[in-house]
Amino acid sequence: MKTSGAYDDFIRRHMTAMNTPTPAGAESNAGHSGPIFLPWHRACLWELETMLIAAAPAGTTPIAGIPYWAWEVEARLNAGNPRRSKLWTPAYLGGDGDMAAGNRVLNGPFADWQALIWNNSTRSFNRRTSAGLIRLLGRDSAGSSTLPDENQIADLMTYTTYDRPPYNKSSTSSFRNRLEGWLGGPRLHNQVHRWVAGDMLVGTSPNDPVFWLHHANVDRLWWTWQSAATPRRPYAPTNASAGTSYAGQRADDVMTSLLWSGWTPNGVQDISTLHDAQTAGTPGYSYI
Ligand SMILES: [Cu+2]
Repeated sequence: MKTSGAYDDFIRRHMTAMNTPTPAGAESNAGHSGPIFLPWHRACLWELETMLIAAAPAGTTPIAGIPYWAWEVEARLNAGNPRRSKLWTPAYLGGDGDMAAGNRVLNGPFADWQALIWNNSTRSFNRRTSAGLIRLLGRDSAGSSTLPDENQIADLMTYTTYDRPPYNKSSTSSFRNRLEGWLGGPRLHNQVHRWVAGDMLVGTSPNDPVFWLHHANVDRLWWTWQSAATPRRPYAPTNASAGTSYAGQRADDVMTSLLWSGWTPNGVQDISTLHDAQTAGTPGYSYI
């Protein structure tokens, strides 16, 4: 998928979503800083997972699914030093960036990947001219030196309303805004991007495959929260409650900058029956 360009298209769509204020002129965009943040990334995860499974060469066992990285428990492992997790070894995601080599990741399965970079002046994508993703695990002075811990998760789960007006980075008493990490932040989702730093700090963050393990955990936390009540805790806003003011962020609005057309927040509420025009009738996924 890397060679064919199918993977890089996920990077492009992510950047494009960030560059698409939704609704027009708003601080929120087509995938972030508003209620759409969680459903948009859930649809992305499902698209990638479906493609990865389909891409398994004949005679090999396809992956069971995208694993999640439960970063909140790192504090209890490896003497509390998340840099020593086996995630950051050549057998898994490769290591931290090499300080003597511009913080490039020089080992592991992605050592030869050349990142796709967005040039904001020319409004175009460029291929980095040399191989190696950039990581500064907990070392970027402009990032975060720690990962979110379980206290942050416990706090998160006290937020019982999905989202509230103005449905952006300023929303208070909002589960989405607390999990995304703007409310009282940087917390949770944003904090993890800032801890990995380097290529994970910018709009082309899916360059680093840890992006998917991170977002699978964010998605799992959303599912845990949804499932904490019967019937499941709902998305907000509904189209009726928000009128036209929050077009593009409402429950029945079609999401943009995804691989498949027709996804809506309502269409991804239940991960066991996730559907869009392409996968209608197929089972979704679960967390174990
Ligand atoms: Cu994102």
